[in-house]
Amino acid sequence: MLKIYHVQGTRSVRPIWLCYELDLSLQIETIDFSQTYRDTHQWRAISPAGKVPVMTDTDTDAEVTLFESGAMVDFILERYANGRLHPPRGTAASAIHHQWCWFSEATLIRPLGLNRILRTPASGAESLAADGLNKTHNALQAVEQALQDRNYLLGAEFGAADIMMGYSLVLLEKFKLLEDKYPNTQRYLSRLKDRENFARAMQA
Ligand SMILES: N[C@@H](CCC(=O)N[C@@H](CS)C(=O)NCC(=O)O)C(=O)O
Repeated sequence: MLKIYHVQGTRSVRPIWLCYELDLSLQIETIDFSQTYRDTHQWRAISPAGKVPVMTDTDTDAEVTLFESGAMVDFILERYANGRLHPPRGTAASAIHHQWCWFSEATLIRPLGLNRILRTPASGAESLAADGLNKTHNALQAVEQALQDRNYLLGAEFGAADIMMGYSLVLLEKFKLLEDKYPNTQRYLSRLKDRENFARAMQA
């Protein structure tokens, strides 16, 4: 059974809309969007960066909790869509499908958050910087937590998710955001940097 922790009008619309299009049964739980609730241990236990949405699947052979809307869409498509609403994997059309999915979140709407902060009264560059820093540290806590019992994001084996994460961490390190904090993340980044192909890619 799919369950989506929802706040009206937020990114939880994505997985909910997809479930509706695929006619999947779904449980929706509306949560309190206040910062106070999102900072509770209870919420951080399922949403380590304190954000919305979260989706769980309690199906016994695919039990999973996800806290990134694009990953929810991917999972629902892979597991429940039977080829509907996305092109076959490995095709050029599939590559374009993935590109638009990533672009929608990572490139198109990310700057919107900054715009909203700039428009609120009594805000400016300082509050913008503080908010950005705060959100980055919240997200880094999610990475730190994920790495507490494993060498790589998915477990013992290195994979493509570590390549995506590795580059982001290199940038965060460059801006000195990992200093004296996040021991698991720092060890992980060293492990990634030890890979010959990381050095090759950075020098390419
Ligand atoms: N990339 C994440 C972004 C999640 C996100 O930023 N959600 C917003 C609601 S749409 C949120 O929780 N904002 C509160 C905050 O950032 O503190 C996703 O697509 O799930």
